[in-house]
Amino acid sequence: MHRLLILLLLLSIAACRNDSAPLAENPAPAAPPATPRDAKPVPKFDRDSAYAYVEQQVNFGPRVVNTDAHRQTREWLIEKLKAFGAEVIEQDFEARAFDGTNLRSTNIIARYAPELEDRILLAAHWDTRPFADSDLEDDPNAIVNGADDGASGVGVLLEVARQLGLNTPDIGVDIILLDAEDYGKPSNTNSYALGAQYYAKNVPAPKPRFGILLDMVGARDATFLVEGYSEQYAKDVVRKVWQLGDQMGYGNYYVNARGGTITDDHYFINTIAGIPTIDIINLQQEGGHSFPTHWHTGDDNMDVIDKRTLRAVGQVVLAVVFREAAGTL
Ligand code: AHN
Ligand code: ZN
Repeated sequence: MHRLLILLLLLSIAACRNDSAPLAENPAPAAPPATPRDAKPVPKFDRDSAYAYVEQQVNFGPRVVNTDAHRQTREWLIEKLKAFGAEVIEQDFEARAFDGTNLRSTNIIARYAPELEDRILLAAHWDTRPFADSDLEDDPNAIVNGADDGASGVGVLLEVARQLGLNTPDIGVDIILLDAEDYGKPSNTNSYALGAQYYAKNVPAPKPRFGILLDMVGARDATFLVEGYSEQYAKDVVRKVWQLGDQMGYGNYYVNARGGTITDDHYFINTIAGIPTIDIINLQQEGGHSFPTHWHTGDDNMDVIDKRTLRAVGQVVLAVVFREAAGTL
């Protein structure tokens, strides 16, 4: 019995050897195309750092265009991005709001490896809504702090920028902090995203090949359903990002179901600039209300922000950049 076991063991070792034996006699196999082994590793996204960047924006006060808080935040964002090693373009413009107000606005463009032709666009809006006009808000004087609606996407991108300053992918990245997104009136979708409309008509060359917009990416229990224009204009990007999110263990956020169609910044980047751009945006399946309940209410403050959500977004964005650079996305 003992001998039989030894014989079986020897046979199985021989079998294993058999598989690998011919390799030694053959010439070395050609190097595979771009393997993850050759690629630069994806840096670790620091969720505490991202959270602090969200909080610092909120501490300035609501970033409503033409206010002091808006001007102070503008200076702070530019200073941070420069400190993180980006080349910063201040894209100043004036836009007429639906109510006639002249909006003195700035898109802040942070460029990494500006000499590279092959580029990825990452965007979020940094202004906040001047009025809490959600149906779910009873208080007509409520103030929108925009912790989620605005600051979350910017906080994630600031941490991405910090990482890009420390680790250089072999691809260009343009981080665009868009202004005057949220001064619109619901009956006129073109009155929103004025910064994106300006950017889309004035894209600094070289033009990015594809883009990712982050909007309301910080709330606890956020779900990123597939937004309609993203699917229409950039379905390959949607598919890759949602698959990656799932592979990385964030499948509870990246839900593979169709959400609403939203006239957000990416709509104009798609239709005017022709850059296929997706929107990672918190769209809820439940309650018959597609946005989260704190949207455009006084409840959009730091209480709704969850570091785990910030990380689920930031870590996937970093993975997209470094994998795309390595040809493994
Ligand atoms: C419209 O309601 C037309 N667009 C919503 C885009 C938005 C507002 N995202 C955040 N706040
Ligand atoms: Zn909003």
